[in-house]
Amino acid sequence: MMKTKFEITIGSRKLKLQTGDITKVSADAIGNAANSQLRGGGGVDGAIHRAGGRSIMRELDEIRARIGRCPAGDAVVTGAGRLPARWVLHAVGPRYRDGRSGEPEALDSCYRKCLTLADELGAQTVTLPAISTGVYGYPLAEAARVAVTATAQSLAAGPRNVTCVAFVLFGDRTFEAFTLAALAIVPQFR
Ligand code: AR6
Repeated sequence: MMKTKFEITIGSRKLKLQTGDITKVSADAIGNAANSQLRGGGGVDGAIHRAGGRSIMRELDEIRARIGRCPAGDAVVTGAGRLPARWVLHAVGPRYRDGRSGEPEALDSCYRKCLTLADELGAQTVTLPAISTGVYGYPLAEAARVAVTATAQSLAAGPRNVTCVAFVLFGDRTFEAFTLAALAIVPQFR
């Protein structure tokens, strides 16, 4: 049977990989793959708004009124409505063009920003999706490498509150790509 869980230990903290629907997994903070308009959409963004309810969009309306757009590489926080979480971290991933137009930097920044925000909020557990790998077309293996590296480095830097980050991934292909990326960085964090 396909293995659907994997974890690595980084100091006293854990980075986990699992398959599943992120809206069904409890965590203090849940990451979303949003867009710069913060108006919702398809994919994981659609699933989060559907499961969380309208309060999330109402909070995003207020944020939009204050800051306008949220650029790629950045993230904003709302409450989580009916999701099994306290906060949603709405990260805006880059649309993939050719890999040389700032996409790796923006994707790396998404994950670091999510973990910084989560830690500032006091979250201990965080779930994250594979940002930019759906509608935004980021090649899976490259996206996985960026995601896992940024997250592992953030955990290694010793956040005050965050003890566990779990990537909740839709489908075996994504899980396999993230597992390969995680195996590749294990030696660096021993
Ligand atoms: N749980 C976990 N992962 C999911 C779920 C779920 N419920 N649903 C989808 N995925 P995408 P992007 C995976 O397209 O590429 C939206 O319209 C999916 O299989 O959601 O960053 C936004 O509003 C893929 O691996 O996000 C933006 O306009 C990953 O989540 C745009 O899409 C990301 O796919 C953002 O595109």
